Amino acid sequence: MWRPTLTIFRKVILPSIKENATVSKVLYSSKAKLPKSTAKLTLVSASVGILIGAGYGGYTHYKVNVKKRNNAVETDEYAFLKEAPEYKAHYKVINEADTSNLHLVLFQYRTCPFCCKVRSYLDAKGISYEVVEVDAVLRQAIKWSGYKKVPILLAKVDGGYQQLLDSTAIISVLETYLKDKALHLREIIKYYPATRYVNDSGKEMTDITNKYFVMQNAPTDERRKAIEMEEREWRKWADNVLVHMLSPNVYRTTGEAIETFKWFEDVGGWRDFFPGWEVALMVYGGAAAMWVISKRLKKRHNIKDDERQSLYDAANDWMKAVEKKGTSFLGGEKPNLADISVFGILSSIEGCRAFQDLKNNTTIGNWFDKMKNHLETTKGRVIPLKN
Ligand SMILES: N[C@@H](CCC(=O)N[C@@H](CS)C(=O)NCC(=O)O)C(=O)O
Repeated sequence: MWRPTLTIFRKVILPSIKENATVSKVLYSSKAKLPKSTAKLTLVSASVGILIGAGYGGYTHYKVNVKKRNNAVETDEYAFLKEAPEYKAHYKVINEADTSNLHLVLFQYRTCPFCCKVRSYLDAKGISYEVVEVDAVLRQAIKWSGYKKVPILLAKVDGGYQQLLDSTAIISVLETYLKDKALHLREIIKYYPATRYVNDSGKEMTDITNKYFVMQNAPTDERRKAIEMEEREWRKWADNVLVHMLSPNVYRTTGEAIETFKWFEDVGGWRDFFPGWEVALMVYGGAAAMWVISKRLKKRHNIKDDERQSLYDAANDWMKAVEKKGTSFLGGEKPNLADISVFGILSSIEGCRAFQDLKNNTTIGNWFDKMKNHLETTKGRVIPLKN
């Protein structure tokens, strides 16, 4: 396993974190901690953009290019915009029963596992949001941001628009907010400072401190703490184990890689949004690039020669934990954040042959279908928008 020793070359503990000492409202989490120097390999793997990035400009997209933007008045990671950037939403999800008071725009790649994770969360919580499909080649739709990855969630707040990033951090920030809506998102993000560091390969990376922790207003009892810890551990597992299984499986052969990209094209509605040449480049360039890259990722993440077996093993580990509960979900009769994360990540390969094989060879399909049915009951209406 690739285990870099990190040089934390710049800790962007936001200026605001200093204020935390004096923040009058103390938030609790079972064990909020400062960032462990865990290098996260950019998940080249499941990213459409990355593949294109590889075809286009080598590995430049792997880097976290954090540049100053004129309208970013805070840190680049938590850019605060006085005015909304220009964007064209491709569809919106409207839930009349939404009481969150949130106004959100999700900038995404439709089949990016991290974006799927955020959508699953928003849908599970019945939140309304708009979606902007980012083109993986030019990434015009996120040019306004200094952060070069998706998902980016833009939240309308008092006096402007707050950028939120990193799927796991986005979920924890929103979950903290939903627990106490008196808190402002701008206040909550102070508990999730961004840290930049250079990994062993010399790449500049960004991570968000405390991203697996949901803050709350009161200390919790031991039983609750144990439940929260379990939820956190499985969320970490989803990010650090499960997600690495995807690329070696869905790009296993050149044929499967093309099939996968054709599904991305279909489900992402690429033909409706992007010019034909870009779609062709995304499909064939992407498939070729990812087939090559997936072999490297397979080695890096110690995936078995038979990559399907590694995927099945992961699914079996998860199902063992769920089945031990004796309930529909790890979270009980309602999914918790771990259920939502695992579901979101797996839904990103739902149309792939690997997913069908996974369903045929493990019991995860039962849980997955229950999750899907559950989200149908909580999710708002999808309204396509004409551009
Ligand atoms: N840790 C981040 C990872 C986000 C990520 O790696 N996103 C990929 C898409 S799946 C990306 O945008 N890569 C850069 C690119 O496509 O240029 C998260 O959880 O949100």
